[in-house]
Amino acid sequence: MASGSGIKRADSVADNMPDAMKPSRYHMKRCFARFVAGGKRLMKRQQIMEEVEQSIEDKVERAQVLEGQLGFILSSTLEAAVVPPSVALAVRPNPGIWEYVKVNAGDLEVEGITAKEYLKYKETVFDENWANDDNALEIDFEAIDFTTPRMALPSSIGNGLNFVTKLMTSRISKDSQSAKSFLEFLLALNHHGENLMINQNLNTVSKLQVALIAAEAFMSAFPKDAPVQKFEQRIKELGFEKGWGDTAERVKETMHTLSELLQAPDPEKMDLFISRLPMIFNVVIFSPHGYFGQSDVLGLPDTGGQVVYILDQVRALEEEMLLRIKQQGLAVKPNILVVTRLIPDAKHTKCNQELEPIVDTKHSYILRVPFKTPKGVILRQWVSRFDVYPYLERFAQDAAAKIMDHMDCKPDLIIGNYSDGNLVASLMASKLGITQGTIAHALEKTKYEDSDVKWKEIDPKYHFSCQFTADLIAMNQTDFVITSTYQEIAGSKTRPGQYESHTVFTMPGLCRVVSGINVFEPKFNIAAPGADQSVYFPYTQKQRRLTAFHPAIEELLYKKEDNNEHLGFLADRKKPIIFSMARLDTVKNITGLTEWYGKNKRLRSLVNLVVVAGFFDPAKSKDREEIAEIKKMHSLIEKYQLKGQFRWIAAQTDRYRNGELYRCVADTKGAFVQPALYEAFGLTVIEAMDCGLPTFATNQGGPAEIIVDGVSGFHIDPNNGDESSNKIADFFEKCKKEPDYWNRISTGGLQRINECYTWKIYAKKLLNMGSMYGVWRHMNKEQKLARTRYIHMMYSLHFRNLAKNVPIPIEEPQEQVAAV
Ligand code: UDP
Ligand code: LCN
Repeated sequence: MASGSGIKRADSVADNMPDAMKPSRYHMKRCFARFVAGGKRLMKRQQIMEEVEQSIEDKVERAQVLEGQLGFILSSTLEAAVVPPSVALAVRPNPGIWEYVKVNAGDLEVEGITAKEYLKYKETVFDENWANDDNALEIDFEAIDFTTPRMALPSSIGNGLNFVTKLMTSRISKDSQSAKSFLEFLLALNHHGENLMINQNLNTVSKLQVALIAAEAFMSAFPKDAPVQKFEQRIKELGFEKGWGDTAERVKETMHTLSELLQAPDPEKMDLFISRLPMIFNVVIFSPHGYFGQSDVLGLPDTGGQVVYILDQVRALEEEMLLRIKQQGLAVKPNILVVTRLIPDAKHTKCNQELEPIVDTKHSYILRVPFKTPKGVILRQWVSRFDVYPYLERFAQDAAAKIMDHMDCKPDLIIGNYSDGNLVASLMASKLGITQGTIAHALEKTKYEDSDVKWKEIDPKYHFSCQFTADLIAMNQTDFVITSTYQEIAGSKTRPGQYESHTVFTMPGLCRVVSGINVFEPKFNIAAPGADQSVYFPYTQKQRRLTAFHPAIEELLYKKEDNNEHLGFLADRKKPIIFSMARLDTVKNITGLTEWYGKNKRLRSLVNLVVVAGFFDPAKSKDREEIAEIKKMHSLIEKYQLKGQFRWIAAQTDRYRNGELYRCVADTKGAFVQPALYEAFGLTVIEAMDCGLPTFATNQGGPAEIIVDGVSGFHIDPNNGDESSNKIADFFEKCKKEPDYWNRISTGGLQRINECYTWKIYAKKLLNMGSMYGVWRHMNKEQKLARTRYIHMMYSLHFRNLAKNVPIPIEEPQEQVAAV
């Protein structure tokens, strides 16, 4: 049973596997006997391959078994649920495509099974009663949405906008109902009640076509650059309102594009026409958790790239909106609101301020709304992102009221960030009927192995029962999903993507998700962020260097005495520095890098290590993971006697100084190392590359796609510390022998960034998505309604109960406000 693109594969695993095993029957019998000998268990790919190797002792025979179709099936098997005598395999022959088969270990009989049957085997390993409960809660989004077309090719994943454009074009050309619906959409366009584009005089496609020809003919008398004001009254008489353009040339071009589109639909014309529609003036971006501010917040727990990304995104978005509004010939001010939580006990930050203008913008603000407990009490303190679920429904209501107040109208587009922001965005967008986009930054599910089947063990700490449910709700409710890389959606050859891991999974005792999301849905898009190039620019641009920071950076790196900003010292200043900077989370693996360095004598002899991460005093942190990591750092410094070669710098909040810090590390001919166990995207990677610092980054997640190994930087394997630290040591040895090598990698990194990772490219794509999915949503109202009803049931019957289980801190004094 193939799941994924919805296409039944002709060469299914269930069909192929019996023949593939025939020549190796003896070995396979031994192999499957070995699998079941351990009793009920769940095996992962690496373990499966190790046991295959151990059961075929002879190397040559093993190679023969593994080289053909059977080898392909085994190496594509990412998981096996062993319930003797059966072994249920989850095979992933291609990104996004899964097949499930059951093999009888006794006679090697193979049978294709459904996702549900596979999950039941898996559940049997952990909770047999649940597996046998016929009425266990099952979530199946495919069952209520079988009409939305899916893409078929793994290579198309992430290119949803393109697919939707083609679908829409073909529908309009084939079906008069769709053409009518498209026209209705144009008729409904307005700004604060004032019609845009066309009015009711043009209420049929044929009237519109005739009027377009007349208007074009009329306008040919005007010079190209004649301002729209010169002829807008005349074209209004024909049925055309504002919004077509600012000059005669642009108005004519837009009209001609629509004429051509109505005559013979073509996706390129459709794309162009929709990108010109005046649809998006008011945008709301939700990012509730953490400390969301413009200064003094970076590096605090839960406060990292998401904040940087959103602020840079807003600046780029506003710029692009201003440009488009001008080109549309309108005198409208855009309005962007980033809505986050207000934290009364904001320490030294501005997170207790309700409204804050966003620096370097004219019309964008941060709006802060407090979290209230179910009893209506304002929550004064910061809480971890894992604990925010009880406050979100009330937050969504309060925020909606404040937003309407501020904007004086409904927003045109709502964008959520991370699980909490996406849930709030879903609640508001579905209630008000607004186009919605979601951004995950990082979905937690893939960060922790077996976080679904073992949810009960970790739920008290992470509340994944709430988070995964919120994620499913948001990714199904949203009109489009913005991702930073392909990996984020559909992973790599050997690792499922973050979204893909929500396709089929189970949380025994809670729910079985037989179809959570389909990565072949055309809602998925890749729009990679950039790094602010006014902050992160190459170390070689001497005239731009922020030399005022140099004395402070000199102290930060080399001052001998410890203080509360730095700890440890660098005895030999001539050595290059390997540098890392991240929040002190387990997954960032800063302690891992410290240990690799500690263990590798060769690397220690070649370079110094400097890390920026967290705090030194565990008593200063309220974050569970950070406390554990702080303690680990101290013990590693002792264990490997790192003083003299290692500097630990506390979290840094000034990004301008950080930019200069990367460049000062580049001056030492050093490198940046991003050793995360998993990194969704990795802004530090592009920041470092933008500064011309050769970068070694994890091969687990986004950086694997950002860097071309050996050309624009290097990949390292966080699960193989020895190999990674040796790869770094090899680089520095090679740089000694070939002085130009360092420059080659530095330049390669810069080139890669300029080609692929800039905010300008991002903002255009985002606005095009907002418009295109807005039209698509209108044309698919009925399907959207069915989905929304299903999601609403899931929210009110399931999510609400889960959120009630998350404890509310009882730190006093709290401020009393009206109860809900
Ligand atoms: N950062 C910082 N100070 C710190 C740690 C991180 O300014 O002490 C910044 C870093 O420059 C980057 C962001 O926080 O802009 C981290 O983003 P990334 O995508 O690397 O990781 P995240 O924290 O979002 O998981
Ligand atoms: C969150 C993460 O974990 C990073 O990988 C991203 O770079 C960051 O958000 C910005 O999207």
